[in-house]
Amino acid sequence: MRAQVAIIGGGPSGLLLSQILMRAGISTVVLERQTRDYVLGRIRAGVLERGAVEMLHRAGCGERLAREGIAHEGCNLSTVKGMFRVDFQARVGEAVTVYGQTEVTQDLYAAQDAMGVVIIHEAANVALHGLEGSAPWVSYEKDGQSHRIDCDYIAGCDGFHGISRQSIPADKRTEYERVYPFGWLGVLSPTAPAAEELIYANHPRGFALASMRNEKLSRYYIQVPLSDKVEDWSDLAFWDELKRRLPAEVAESMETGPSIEKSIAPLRSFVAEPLRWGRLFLVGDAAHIVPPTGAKGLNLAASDVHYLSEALQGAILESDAGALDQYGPRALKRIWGAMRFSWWMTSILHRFPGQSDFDQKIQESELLQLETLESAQVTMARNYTGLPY
Ligand code: RFL
Ligand code: PHB
Repeated sequence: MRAQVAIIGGGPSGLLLSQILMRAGISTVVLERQTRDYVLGRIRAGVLERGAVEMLHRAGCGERLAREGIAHEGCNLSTVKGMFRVDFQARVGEAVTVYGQTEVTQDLYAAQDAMGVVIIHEAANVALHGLEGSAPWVSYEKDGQSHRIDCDYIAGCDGFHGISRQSIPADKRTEYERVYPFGWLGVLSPTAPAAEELIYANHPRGFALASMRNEKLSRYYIQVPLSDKVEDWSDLAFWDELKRRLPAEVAESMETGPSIEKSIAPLRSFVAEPLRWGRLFLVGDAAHIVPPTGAKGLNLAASDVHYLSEALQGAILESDAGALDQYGPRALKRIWGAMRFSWWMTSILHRFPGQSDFDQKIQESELLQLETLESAQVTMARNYTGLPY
């Protein structure tokens, strides 16, 4: 098989890149290790920046998003001293859209199916070859048979645990990393959201987040030690702990019910550089991970796709090979912006093991500035709603 661009990974990065390139007349093939049901079963991001929303519209898959996405013009932060709101609209004239990653992925699959794109699921032992030459190729196995795809370029959209990043020689790669000493226990529940907007809570017992997917589906998270297992947390224990960490007036009136998904995710900041190795380009979680506190992961994947799709169109449609050199520097500037913001949000909202009284006072001071200084709110709102592309 031959395609101009071979895309490794059928998550949001890979599908969106494929969708944009195909619409530009560039042929793609997507290789995904899992089944489609598995990919669609993952409950992850819930907040989209305007840049990501506009990309989905431009890619011809924004119809349901326009109907079902919920605009949020602010969010709440809570401390033991009370709750305050940061008004994104008033501070920077922007909003975010609440729409689940599962829905984004479903819409992208539907659009790709309509265009007849080849998406190969359950592709095993994917390996990349000839990256430093002009004729790269990809090998994989499916149903016990070996296959080969010849291509001009390869996009590594295979997430943090994929093989693309590992295909860049270790001595040519620099990895920047911070691992946080806690995780997030997340619960999806068919209940009405606790509040109209998200609540990020700093609490002595640990961080909590009240989020949502729609008016009948809530998403909640609490900070837990990395040693905790999902089985340790009954639904009852989860609701009890969540309510202790949210403002009392919210906890008292919130609806609880069965959980339909429960999982623990570790928190990490990670960037691998460079993003380009010969004919291979790293995109999304394959190149970087942010802690979910700033809601940036999926949005960064979208901006990477934006920069790479422009570079590939320049190279393939306009014979501008120099466009490819622009991808890494353009994407990394925005990646490091989101790294800083999600590290900062994580730092001010979580309880760190061994947190000293001094650390505690600094957190309180950060939150007080955010509550009382318009300039601090402008910076927060600018970053939360998305740095410019
Ligand atoms: P994905 O989604 O991991 O997809 C990669 C795909 O590649 C496949 N794959 C392979 N395929 C072929 N061969 C191989 N060897 C392969 N290895 C892997 C995988 O099966 C998978 O299908 O990466 P992508 O596309 O870059 O998308 C990134 C986003 O998924 C991620 O950044 C977000 O989910 C992060 N995130 C959030 N982002 C936001 O913008 N806003 C949020 O509110 C938000 N909340 C979250 C999050 C991530 C979370 N977790 C669980 C990590 C909340 C959580 C709890
Ligand atoms: C979510 O709804 O899953 C969500 C929202 C905001 C975040 C992280 C996750 O910062």
